Amino acid sequence: MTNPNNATITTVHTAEFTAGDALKIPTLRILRDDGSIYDGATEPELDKDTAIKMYDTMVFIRVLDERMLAAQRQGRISFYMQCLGEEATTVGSAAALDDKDMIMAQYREQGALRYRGFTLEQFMNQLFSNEKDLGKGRQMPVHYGSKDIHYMTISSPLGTQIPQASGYAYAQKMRGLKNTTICYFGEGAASEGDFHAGLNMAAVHKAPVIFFCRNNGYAISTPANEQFVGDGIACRGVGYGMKAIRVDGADILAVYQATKMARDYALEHNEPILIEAMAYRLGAHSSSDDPSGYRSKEEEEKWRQNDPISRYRLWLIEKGWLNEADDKTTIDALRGEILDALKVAEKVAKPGIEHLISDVYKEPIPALQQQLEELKAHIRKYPEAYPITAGRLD
Ligand SMILES: Cc1ncc(C[n+]2csc(CCOP(=O)(O)OP(=O)(O)O)c2C)c(N)n1
Repeated sequence: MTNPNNATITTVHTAEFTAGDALKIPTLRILRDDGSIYDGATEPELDKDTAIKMYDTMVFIRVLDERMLAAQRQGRISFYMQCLGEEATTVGSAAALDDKDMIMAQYREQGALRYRGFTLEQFMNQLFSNEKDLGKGRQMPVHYGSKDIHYMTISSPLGTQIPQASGYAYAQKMRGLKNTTICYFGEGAASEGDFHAGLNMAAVHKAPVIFFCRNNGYAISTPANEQFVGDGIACRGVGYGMKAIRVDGADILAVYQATKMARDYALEHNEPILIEAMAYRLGAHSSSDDPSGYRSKEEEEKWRQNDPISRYRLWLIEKGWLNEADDKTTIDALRGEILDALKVAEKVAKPGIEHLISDVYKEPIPALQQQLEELKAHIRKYPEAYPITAGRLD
């Protein structure tokens, strides 16, 4: 007998269920908390420049997150999302890619964005929705995007990037490109229908996409054990007939190694791969959330000991690639640079109101133009309600 894919099947003659948790996927760890390598593990091949670039990127986004959360609390920006504790997931994976591989992210992947070369000024312009923002101020803060560095603009609805990534990778294959697409999402987004549609589509059509799940334990206030039963997200990839791997998300060497292997495999075989990185969202979900309402300080403290940056820092010092004193100077200098860039970006004017309808069609259609004129008339009538825009209408 064969199964629908013509593979020979095993038969049994006594009825027995296969248990829902029959697939127990192990977790790859290379780097110990003290910066040494686990017995039996092999360090990935990393040259010094790449290793230091990875470290600098992690430190950059940690300092940026601290500063911008404070800016939100001061009322200077409306909203912010940190990636505290998850820096290794996105930086380690982005470092394993080619610069032209497409990135389709969720919203907590500033590490991948920075690794690709998104500048401090570009971060600031987006966060302040000013007229230099690449998205022309039309998105909420942290909904970054950049055509130049192959980073698709973030969408707020969860999971929409997953089938889009399958389609994008399929097109890369059809065009004969030797590039892949990486698609990031959280374990919460893996509950969306789009997750299942996207994975199945990629598996059936053999799209070279890397699905990268950051399993950080919470979807806003919902802990992972209230989101699903069974062995997490990695085994779902196996269910859709693709290869999967689970890694320690605080171990940047493991994340790098797994993503490098996934990329090579996806391109060589034209197949999707699923990576599940086990991490913890140490900060709040966003600046609008207060985690003290749904989890304990003790739980957070336990995970704070699992800091991906300090673990990697110890490895770099051990290798003689990083020196503790220089490191401290760099972090202090970075704080100053970020504050200076913030002060510049917040003074830049907001984009003109006409950009509400630009970039949708080549030329705005009459219905959109009419709506814009109606909006302008409304603002002229109630100028006190629109202090930023009212004085700037044509
Ligand atoms: C379709 C949809 N449903 C609900 C939301 C509200 N929402 C925004 S983020 C989020 C939790 C996502 O959790 P997860 O995917 O695990 O990512 P994390 O924030 O933990 O990184 C929810 C429910 C949304 N944006 N879109």
